[in-house]
Parts: sequence; C-alpha cells; structure tokens
Amino acid sequence: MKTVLVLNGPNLNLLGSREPQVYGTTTLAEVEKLCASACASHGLALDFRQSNHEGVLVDWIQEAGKLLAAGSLAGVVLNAGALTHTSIALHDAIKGTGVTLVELHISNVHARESFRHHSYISPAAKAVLCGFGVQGYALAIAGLAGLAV
Ligand code: CA2
Repeated sequence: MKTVLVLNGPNLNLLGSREPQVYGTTTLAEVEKLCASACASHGLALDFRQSNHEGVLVDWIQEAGKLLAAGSLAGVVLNAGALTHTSIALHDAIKGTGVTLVELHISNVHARESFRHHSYISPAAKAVLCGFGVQGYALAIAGLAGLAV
C-alpha cells in the first residue's frame, strides 16, 4: 500500500480556533480524520503532520523522497501556510526530491492580499488547489490517487 504524506506548515495547528470566516471551524485533528477517510477510500495509507518550522518541513519532504525511491509514496499534499510565499528552501526540497506534490490552500489565496498571490511552491508542484475549504485536502488526495494508478 502506498502512502500519502500530508504536510501542514506554520499556524495550521490553530485551525478552527481563529479566523473562522477565512478558514472555517474545522480543527486540524478533524482534517486528519477527513484525510484518513479519503485515503482509506482510495486504498492508500496516510501520514499526517504539522510543523511551525521551515527546516522540519524540508526534512519531511526529503523523507518523502526516500519513500519515493523505495516505491512506497503515492505523493505529498502540502499546505505550507505562509511559507508558501517566502520559502525557496521548500521549493528546492520539492525539486530536489522529485516528489509528486499537490500545493493546497484552504482559502482562495488569489482573492486575498496581494502578498498571498505569489507562491514559491507552485513552480515545483504537480498541481495547485485552493479555495475549497478543508474539503480541498480530500480532493488533493483523490487527485494523487488518480495519478498513482
Ligand atoms: O489558505 C491557506 O490554507 C493558507 O495556506 C493558510 C496560511 C496563509 O498564510 C496562506 O496564505 C494561505 C495561514 C495558516 C494559518 O492558519 C490559521 C488558521 C486559523 C487561525 C489562524 C491561523
């Protein structure tokens, strides 16, 4: 069984507790359950993580690269949070490992402040999904399942 790695960046541990008008009221623990159910329905295993630290996310993408080399990675779903708009290190990690990665945002970043319109992740990603709320995580997993067959 192949694994989907779902990675969440800075402040996403606060999901459901603040800014509900932007991010909704679902908590990250509930998002993990939603992802587990999506993975189960596609015959995939889930590895779900969150970190507030850029280097930790880089380490995890490198870990995904090792799973890819071992033939056991379906792909990565990455909500890099605000690091989306700043991190060349994450861009380099994705490019360097060659993992199939979906860039995911809960909100429609293009309908928000202009500093959210640029992403360092997008040029290295297979696909980009934003604006579907937390349901976007399930859609991203379905997309990876379709690519993995
Ligand atoms: O829409 C998204 O998923 C974002 O990746 C969320 C990031 C933001 O910086 C990106 O531009 C778009 C922010 C994550 C912080 O999440 C919070 C959730 C609840 C309360 C406070 C922060």
